[in-house]
Amino acid sequence: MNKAGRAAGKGRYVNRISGKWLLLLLGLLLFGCGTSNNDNTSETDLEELAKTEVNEYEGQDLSSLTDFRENSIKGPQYIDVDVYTLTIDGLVGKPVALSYDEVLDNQKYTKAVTLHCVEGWSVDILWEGILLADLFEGVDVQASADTVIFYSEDGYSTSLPLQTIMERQLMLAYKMNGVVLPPERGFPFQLVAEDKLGYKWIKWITRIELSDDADYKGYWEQRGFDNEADVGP
Ligand SMILES: Nc1nc2c(c(=O)[nH]1)N[C@H]1C(S)=C(S)[C@@H](COP(=O)(O)O)O[C@H]1N2
Ligand SMILES: [Mo]
Repeated sequence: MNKAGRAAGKGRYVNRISGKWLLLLLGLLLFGCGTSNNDNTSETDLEELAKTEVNEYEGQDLSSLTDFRENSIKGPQYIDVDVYTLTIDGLVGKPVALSYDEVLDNQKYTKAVTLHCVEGWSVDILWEGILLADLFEGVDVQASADTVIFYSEDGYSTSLPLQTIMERQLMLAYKMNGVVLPPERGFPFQLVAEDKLGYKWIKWITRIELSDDADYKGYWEQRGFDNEADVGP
């Protein structure tokens, strides 16, 4: 090999090395984006999503998922479903931390229920979800538990009597109007607190605690909102 050939060969070698580094860098970049920017962890085009939603159920007109007024205490939460767990603990014999799929591995229920916000607006939505009663079956709820406290990714919390949850067969929704809840609407789970005001409809639920503190006051309840939160007649 002549001088020029050696030089050219060396050049190719250098190019190959930097090419490898470039690929590694690209890979790292893609991996980085992939973990923080998948379907559930980036902003949703709600207008686009609304084109796929159900508009009517058993003859009843439904509101749209775009009809909510976003007024959450810290704005939408973007939860990575790959690392998400729903903890159920407190006064239970067998506390659990369930993955998204494990929560969904229960009987599904569908029901049209209206959410009324204290600010005076409301939405009629077709919810699809699973019964809290079914989740509680697996954790061995202790007899002293009379209150269920829900906690969320954004630091929000609220509570309901255990009896209300069981009697009214309240559910955790994972779909609204036939589409999976977008992050802006509470992905992965929102409590369908039927007949209760909007501030009981906690979104982005991460933990459910069985408790005997019937006087527990959640985020808005601490700030003067009624703990019963019954929707007026
Ligand atoms: N985690 C969490 N859940 C929440 C809230 C919140 O700020 N954080 N706001 C509540 C209120 S006041 C209402 S009316 C309903 C619907 O709120 P949205 O229109 O902002 O979705 O979500 C409820 N759930
Ligand atoms: Mo609200």
